[in-house]
Amino acid sequence: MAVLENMTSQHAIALENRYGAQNYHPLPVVLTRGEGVYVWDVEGKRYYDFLSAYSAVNQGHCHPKIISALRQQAERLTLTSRAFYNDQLGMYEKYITQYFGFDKVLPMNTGAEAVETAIKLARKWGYEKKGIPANHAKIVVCQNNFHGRTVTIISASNDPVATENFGPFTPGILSIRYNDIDALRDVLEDENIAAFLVEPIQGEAGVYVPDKNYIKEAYTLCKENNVLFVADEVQTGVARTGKLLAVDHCGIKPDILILGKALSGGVIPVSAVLADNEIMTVIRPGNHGSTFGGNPLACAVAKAALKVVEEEHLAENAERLGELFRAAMQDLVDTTDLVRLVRGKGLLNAIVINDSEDSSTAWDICMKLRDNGLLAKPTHGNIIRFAPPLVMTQDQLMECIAIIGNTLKAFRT
Ligand code: IF1
Repeated sequence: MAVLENMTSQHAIALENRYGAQNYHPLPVVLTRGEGVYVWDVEGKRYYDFLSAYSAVNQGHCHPKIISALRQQAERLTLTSRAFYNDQLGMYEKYITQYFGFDKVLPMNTGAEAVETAIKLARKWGYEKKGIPANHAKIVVCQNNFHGRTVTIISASNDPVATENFGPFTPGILSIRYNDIDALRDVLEDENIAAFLVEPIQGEAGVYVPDKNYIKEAYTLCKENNVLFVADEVQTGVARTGKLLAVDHCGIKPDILILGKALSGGVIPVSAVLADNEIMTVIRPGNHGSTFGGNPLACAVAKAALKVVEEEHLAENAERLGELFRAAMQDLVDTTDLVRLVRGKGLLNAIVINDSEDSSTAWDICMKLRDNGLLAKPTHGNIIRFAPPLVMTQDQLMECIAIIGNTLKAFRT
């Protein structure tokens, strides 16, 4: 396996420390290649990827069909801007709207851009369709959310690390307790609420799966109060939780659906906002856009990525393997003192380590997992998120369960 000339892990890390903004604290492993569920470091060591780039690589690293679509389109036409039409966008828009069951799509690039787009769309709908007085529209979000890193989005955050010294913040955002239907009922008494923006499962907060009926009840309250239900499925969407969308477990169709990450299989940034005509038609030429939004390359890649999800039955695989994984983790809860609980849906799972949030135990465990050939990273303090690519086989999962089990049983604080 050829490794980059003279590139050792130590050298790569030193370069990032010297020349890169220190906006992350990565696990000390330097990756040079990915294929399916595996990644390799520059020294040639192979790992199971149990993070999937935060659920962007659901289809597995460098999926051949997605890379082929990328290559073919890249050699033909990558970007036209929306100043002109191109032969990929309309076909993609037809494909993705029928795939998810909406009238229209507004194509963007990153998840945060799609969330910003959804906020603008919901506000505009609030003024032009609901009749909210100018500049009085409010968006309801949940505490401990993660929707991205822009100033408006962190205006909705209660995470001091994500918000400190980035003010002043965008007004018109109200935050309520997640999974608390009474809190939502109370806040919806305000007639100027345009939308409720929510993650069907809170990923970054530590894979918090709400009570079984929460999302459905929240959706019903929104309908009763003429408030848009906006699902941020950037992390939970595209088969990750065992259904195409996490809201599919709850039997509702969101008014606005936000997608990103695995929409492209982690190949290039592709995000999307989907809605029906009653909402999307408030957007008219000049209201919104982006240089790369809907570019031909993104359209070709996203179509291929979504086809892989369907052809390879990734949602069903995630559902089945997720059950096996959580059962195995529950066994560790029952047989070791180190794991307090396991939670998740499909192949979006997390274990809570039996130590304080400010301890380094979860990090230290992830370092041992790395030594044993599996890459994962704590989300908050004592929570380790486990999210392998959805193309994983049962045999591969069983091997990963053994690595995790052996690592935890041998771990000494
Ligand atoms: C980081 C977290 C995960 C997301 C949801 C929108 C976005 C994300 C539900 C924005 C992005 C990424 C961002 C990345 C780490 C990762 C993350 F830890 F930040 F919260 F996955 F849980 N909605 N999540 O999860 O999408 O603009 O990044 O394309 O910023 O550290 P993006």
